[in-house]
This record gives sequence, structure tokens and C-alpha cells, in this order.
Amino acid sequence: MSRIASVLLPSLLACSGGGPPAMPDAGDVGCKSRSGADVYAAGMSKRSSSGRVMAVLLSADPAPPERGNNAWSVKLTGARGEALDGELAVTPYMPEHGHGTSVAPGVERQGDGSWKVSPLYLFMPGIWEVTLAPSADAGAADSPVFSFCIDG
Ligand SMILES: [Cu+2]
Repeated sequence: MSRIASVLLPSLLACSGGGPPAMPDAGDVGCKSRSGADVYAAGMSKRSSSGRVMAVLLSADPAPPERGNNAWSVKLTGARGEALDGELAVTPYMPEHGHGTSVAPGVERQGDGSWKVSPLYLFMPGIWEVTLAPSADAGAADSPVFSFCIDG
């Protein structure tokens, strides 16, 4: 527990209130033992719940995603497979702790229409959801979500 608390940013200390359930000891498989998270593979894709938007995770560095700073390359396409050339809003979130990150993800369009997301700061172990919204005002239904278990 103290090891976890030591990495929390001050503004996120509320996350540790009472502690997440069943905080794993070092060496425990942690969230790997729970279902629901995605299994990383280069080129994996997730469709939004509306079906209108598809996100492809072209690559991740490190791969699979790890605790700390990550850099992702992603592409978004519409219902007919067309590349979406609007904006991209990226939101990391820990659903089991109810917090995001104090470091906003960097999002930069590349020449080929893909996006580089870096840093993507997944600063603590557990399940992280990364929502990719095709515009700042896109609803959740149009925003694909990747969900990964980050090891301690
Ligand atoms: Cu957390």
C-alpha cells in the first residue's frame, strides 16, 4: 500500500481513500486475473458503442502498455471506413478508482492521418480505460474505449 501511495500525485490522493479493493501485493497478478480488459495486439481495433466510429491502435510503446509514460499511434475511421479528420480527444481513466490523470495526454496529428498520443501517463497499476473521442464534443456512444490492465 505504501508503495502505491508513494506514486500518487498530490491531487489524486483521494484515489487511495480506503484503498482499492484487494490491492495486490508485489508479485500478485493483480488485474490480470480479472476479465474485461483488452489484450494488446498491434493493429487491434475497438468500435464505439454506436458503431459509427472505429479506433485502431496501430502501435504502442511500450507494448503491451505499461505503468508510466506510454506513446500510442492510433487511427480513427467512420462508419464507411473513411478516415476521420476532425480532432481527437484522449481521456485516460481508472474506473475502479474514479480518477484520470493530472498530466493531459499529448495528441498530435501525423502526416498520414494517424494520431500520436504521447505522453499517455498511466501512473498506477490497475485497469485503465482510454477513451478516444473523435471531437471534443463527441458523446460516449461515438467514442471507442481501450481497456488495459497495467501491472505494478
Ligand atoms: Cu487509481
